[in-house]
Amino acid sequence: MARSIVSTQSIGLAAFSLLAIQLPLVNAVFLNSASDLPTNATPFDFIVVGSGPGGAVVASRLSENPQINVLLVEAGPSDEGVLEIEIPAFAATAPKTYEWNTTTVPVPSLNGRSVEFRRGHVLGGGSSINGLVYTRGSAELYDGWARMTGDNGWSWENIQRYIRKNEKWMHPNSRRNVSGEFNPAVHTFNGAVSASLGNEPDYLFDRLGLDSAKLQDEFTFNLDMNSGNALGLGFTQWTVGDGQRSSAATGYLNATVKARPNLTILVNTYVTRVLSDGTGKNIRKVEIGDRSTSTVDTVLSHNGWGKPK
Ligand SMILES: *[C@@H]1O[C@H](CO)[C@@H](O)[C@H](O)[C@H]1NC(C)=O
Ligand SMILES: *[C@@H]1O[C@H](CO)[C@@H](O)[C@H](O)[C@H]1NC(C)=O
Ligand SMILES: *[C@@H]1O[C@H](CO)[C@@H](O)[C@H](O)[C@H]1NC(C)=O
Ligand SMILES: CC(=O)N[C@H]1CO[C@H](CO)[C@@H](O)[C@@H]1O
Repeated sequence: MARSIVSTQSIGLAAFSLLAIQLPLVNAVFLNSASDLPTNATPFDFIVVGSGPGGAVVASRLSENPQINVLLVEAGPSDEGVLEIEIPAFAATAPKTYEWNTTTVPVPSLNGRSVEFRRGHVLGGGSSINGLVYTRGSAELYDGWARMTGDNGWSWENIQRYIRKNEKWMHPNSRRNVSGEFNPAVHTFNGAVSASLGNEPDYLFDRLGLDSAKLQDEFTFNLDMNSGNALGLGFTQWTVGDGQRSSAATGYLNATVKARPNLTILVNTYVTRVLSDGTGKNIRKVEIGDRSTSTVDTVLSHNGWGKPK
């Protein structure tokens, strides 16, 4: 949630080209390697670098317009058919292949240790490998961002329409009685990313926690941790629907979206550089290649393939 769409991993690059020759694109363009890119492809209107919660959403929303031709480039592989990604209980066992293997600098408050800093290297980015806890953040956090940026669009109140638009609240994939365990008034049921309470009903552990919540005032029972008030004891909500992980990839790059002829998804491909058009103002090309090669395989440009300026 915290990474904004202008982060380095998800820059939407405009490459406007009104004179583009419209060559037909094949249906459902999902490419596993940069070498599969057709050399005579239509120039792209937008190139989105990185397919995490920022890039996947931008590419998905832009390609809703059939007039806009979008390329989404992801360094890692596809998430599809990877059981450790799909099955929530397997989350901790996902192979490191799907991560960037980054660690932090030594952290003074951790006694100087450097710790793992997990980042997804797979379609869907971090949302394909994270621990699936559905946390919106607190109202205070968003209001803090609004104050810091001077942009009231970030306020808790104003961000609600996007939070709601994103969410598809579902009943757990079990007969758990969820009444009194979340607040339906703060959830919506038609968005892209599924969220639900866990399948397991009424753990003894939960009961003990909730009983202790009644005995003291500091951490009281919180009906819904995603209501803007994240303090207290309440039931964990998960980005899980129908027993499966719901991610930026499953939510925003589902089969229907992948079938759009004007969206090309290219995985296993590193963007090595973004290039200015020389004016210092516009970025209209990206270099792509294999991370293991220092030379550049291909140059993407609004002028077409293989025609670097
Ligand atoms: C991370 O390390 C694993 C092996 O531990 C490797 O297979 C994987 O390719 C690495 N990921 C990246 C992005 O380098
Ligand atoms: C579900 O739980 C609520 C609140 O605890 C209770 O009032 C209701 O009877 C339960 N429903 C069923 C079908 O058990
Ligand atoms: C896939 O996502 C699109 C766009 O968010 C949505 O309109 C469509 O209903 C989804 N399809 C399925 C099968 O969920
Ligand atoms: C620019 C481009 O390739 N647009 C295509 C997007 O997909 C629609 C069909 O959904 C095609 O008709 C467009 O040609």
